[in-house]
Amino acid sequence: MTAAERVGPGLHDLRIELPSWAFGNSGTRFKVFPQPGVARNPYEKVADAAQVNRFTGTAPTVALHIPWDRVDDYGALARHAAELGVGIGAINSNVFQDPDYMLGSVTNPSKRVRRKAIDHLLECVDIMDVTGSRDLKLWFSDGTNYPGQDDIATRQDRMAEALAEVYDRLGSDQRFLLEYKLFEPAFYTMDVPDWGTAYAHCIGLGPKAQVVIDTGHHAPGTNIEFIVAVLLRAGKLGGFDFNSRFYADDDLMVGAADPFQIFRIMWEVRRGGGLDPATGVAFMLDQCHNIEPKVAAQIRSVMNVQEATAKALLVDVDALGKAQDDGDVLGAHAVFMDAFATDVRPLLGELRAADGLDPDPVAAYHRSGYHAAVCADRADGAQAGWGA
Ligand code: RM4
Ligand code: MN
Repeated sequence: MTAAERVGPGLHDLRIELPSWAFGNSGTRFKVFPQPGVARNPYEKVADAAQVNRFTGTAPTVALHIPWDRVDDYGALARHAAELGVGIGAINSNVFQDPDYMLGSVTNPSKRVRRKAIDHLLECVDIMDVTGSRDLKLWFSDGTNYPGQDDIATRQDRMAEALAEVYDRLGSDQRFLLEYKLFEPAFYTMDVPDWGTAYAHCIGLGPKAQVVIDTGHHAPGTNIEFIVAVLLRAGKLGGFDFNSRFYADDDLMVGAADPFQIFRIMWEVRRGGGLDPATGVAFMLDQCHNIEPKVAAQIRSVMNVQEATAKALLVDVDALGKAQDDGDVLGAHAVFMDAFATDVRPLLGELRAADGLDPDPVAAYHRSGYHAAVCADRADGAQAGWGA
């Protein structure tokens, strides 16, 4: 079997979802640097996302974040996306920026605030009904900063109650993906700090409750691929928010900080059957391009995931299995590392050319003149941002 035959079918099935917020201005708490040509509204963000799909052929959906992407008519936004050859993907809820949420959203001590937060989550499901989205992504900034500030177990009860109400509202072809994060903005306890907590809430609810792994949301050194293997085995891996990090939740381009890690993750995905679209594992980016041009950075990120996936598909499973069964530690490791060490870029270029795409998507995007055109078109008005 040629390398192209081993890699081609799996790569063809790979779909990577783009985050609308990657196309707006973003930054750190020190400064948001505006960039020329940045989208001013959800329609323009979708248009930018469509460029990423145009040159990669692999990013057919864009996730929305509510209220950042609030529009009067979500049906019209979905039609706009369809006209550009893409669709609306996951709906991301946002219960972390309203002043009412200082002490939490669904785990807030105040019943009124909890109700308000749950109502927002239900509103997101209403939007999904209109956009045809399958997934609601739930990330909660809820937590505490000081020991004794609030009762840890009571907050878990409130979380469970809120999740149950949202779960019951989901349609038969809808799911929620519960995201965990170790710390930030809360520094003592987060209410969903790790995959175990997310998993415990999800198994209590049923198959429409799944865990999503944001690669930036772990303690340094955490073996994320182990989590992938365990969740896939349990049928509870709903998807990924891909990005990379050097320190905390850096939201840098996936595969930039540690290409080996994303390879190891994609290997476990492949090993667990998660590359089969039928398993429902969603491959999403959750990134912010604070200093680099946004559309090109998204294209590069998609390519980085493709490269890691191609390498994972190159692993010789028969040779690996034999070495593992024989207890051949170095032999098994060598099979694994051979795949990682392969330069798959020429192969990916060939596969793109066979699909009628430019072998070099970033260069093709630069040549297209899109960036200059939007810089001219979008000279007026306020640019979109993440409103932090
Ligand atoms: C959070 C989390 C969510 C994302 C927001 C912007 O840290 O990763 O997935 O929607 O950031
Ligand atoms: Mn995320």
